[in-house]
Order: sequence, then C-alpha cells, then structure tokens
Amino acid sequence: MKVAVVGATGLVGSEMLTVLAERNFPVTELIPVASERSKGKEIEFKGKKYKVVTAQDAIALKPDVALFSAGGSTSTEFAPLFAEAGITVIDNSSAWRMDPSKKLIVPEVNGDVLTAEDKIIANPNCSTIQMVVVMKPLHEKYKIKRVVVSTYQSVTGTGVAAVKQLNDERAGIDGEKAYPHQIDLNVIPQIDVFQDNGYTKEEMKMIKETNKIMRDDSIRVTATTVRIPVIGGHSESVNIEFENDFDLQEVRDLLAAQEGIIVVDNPAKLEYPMPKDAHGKDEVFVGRIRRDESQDKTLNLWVVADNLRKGAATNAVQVAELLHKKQLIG
Ligand code: 2RA
Repeated sequence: MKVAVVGATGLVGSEMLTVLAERNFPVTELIPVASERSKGKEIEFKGKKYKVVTAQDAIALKPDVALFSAGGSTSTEFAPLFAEAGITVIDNSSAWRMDPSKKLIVPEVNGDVLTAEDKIIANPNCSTIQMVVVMKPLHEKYKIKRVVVSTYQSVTGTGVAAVKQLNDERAGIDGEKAYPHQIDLNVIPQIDVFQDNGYTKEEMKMIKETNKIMRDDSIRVTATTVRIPVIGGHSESVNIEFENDFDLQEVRDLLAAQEGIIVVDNPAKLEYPMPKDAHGKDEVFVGRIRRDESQDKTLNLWVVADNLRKGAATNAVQVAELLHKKQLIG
C-alpha cells in the first residue's frame, strides 16, 4: 500500500513512521511529506531512503492513505484535496474533529462506525484518547453519568520547541520560549488558549470529543488540563460517577480484559502507572483504582499513556489498520 505521512519531519509524524514500521503495516511505498523547505530531504524507512515531497506532489503520487500530522491549517487546506483525489486521510490535527460530517475515531471505542464514504477521518486529541479507551468498557457495564478529569500533560504534546525549553532551563540556558512561563520545576494550568467560559481549548476538546466518540451526549464531563515538566506521556486523574454501582475487583478484571489496556495497580508494592514506564508503548496504563468514598457509585482512576503513541501516531495507524481490515483502503 502507498502510504503518505504528511508532517513526516515533526514529532508525531516521525513517530507515525516508527509505528508503521513496528506494526509492520503493509507499506509498499512511503511518501514522506513536509513543507517546501524540507523538500528533497531524505527519510529512512525500513532500510530504504525516501525523498520528502510537498503535499501537492504527494497528491499526484496517489497514495492509498495519508496520515496527517502537520497542523490545522495544512489539514484544512490539503485534506479535502487528498480526499477529492480518492485518497483516505487520517488527520491528527483538530481541524475536522468536531465537524459533524467527519468521524472522530478511537478504533477500540467506535471503530465500528467507519465506512467507505469516510475519506477524511479525525484522530482525537491525545488526552481524550487515553481517557475514552478506559471509559468504554466501564460505560458499557455501569453507564457513566459524569467524569471529572485533571490532566498532567507532557511537554511533548506541545512539540519540539517545548522539549527544548525544558532542556534549556535544566541546563541553565535562556533559550526560545514555547510557554509563557518557566516549565522546569513548575506546572502550568493552561494548555492552548482560554475560551470565554474560562476553560482552555484543550479542556473543551476533552469535553466535546468525549461525547462525540462515546456517542452519548448524556455523559457530563469537566476537565482541568495542566502542563508538567515530563517527557514520557500524559497522566490523568479520572473520577467517574456511574448510574449503577460496581464491584471493584470486577472493574479491575473488566479493564484488564480490554485490549490496549494494562492494569498496573499494586500499591503494596508501590506499583502504579508512570510516564517513564508508558514512554514508547502503545497501551493505556490504569492504576490507583479505588472507590470515591465521598460519593456513591463513583470511582477514582489514574490513567497514563504515551501521548505521541496511543495519543497520536499509534491511534492513527490503528485506524489505518482497521480500514485495511475492512478493505476500505489498499
Ligand atoms: C497537548 N493535547 O498536549 C495537546 C496537543 N497535542 O499539547
């Protein structure tokens, strides 16, 4: 299958290449796409070198599928052009996520809705993906009423410049700033811009995307998203109120049985999910599973995942794998 990766030189784009190779996706020809200034650069993929082309060039090469992680403006401009040329787009930007005509997919949660008509498919926000993977089996069993989530998000969610700011600050270098404040030895309770309602865009993404992916607007969600000086992945404290009561061991068993979830929950041995252990992995890690003793039918969880992998690249590749399995591409 001819596969284009649009934004191939970025953090997520290069992770997409890694995941495509690791999961042995049936790539017969890779088309790495980046901006004009990267045109002609060589990218190695599975031992072969490929030259970077522009998005316009890539359309002419007619890939079967194009994985986009090149920002909202590039997706807005080029995803429709790729789709018109018959190329299926899986887009990691926020450009199409809340478009009612576009599907927002986490394969293990709502992959069943994909059809041949879907030519632009949106990959959800990283902090949303890891949460809905955990919500799905619990919602089916106990019916979720409300979710309160606080996130602790890696600087890799912002990109290369943010990782550099963190490393510079650690080295005592006064370099370029990706954040309005120091990030090392600090936390910043702001991810993306503030909205009129006092929430940030990241918080509103978690709220709105969750209802769309879960196909249930009755689930009430509130979020506080925070940036922390960590590299390996996003962590989330998730409090879930259910319609029906639950048995704690049954919750553990339910989560452990879910493909893509690993339960790490042994406080007696100080075992719980941490970003350093999730880094480079594709699973969602869940621990600190316990009742909220302040309210009936309510559960506390700690959820960790590598935001560049399951939170972005791996989820996008898993969507492509599902399309391939359904014979909708390739
Ligand atoms: C972040 N979820 O962590 C956002 C976008 N990747 O910055």
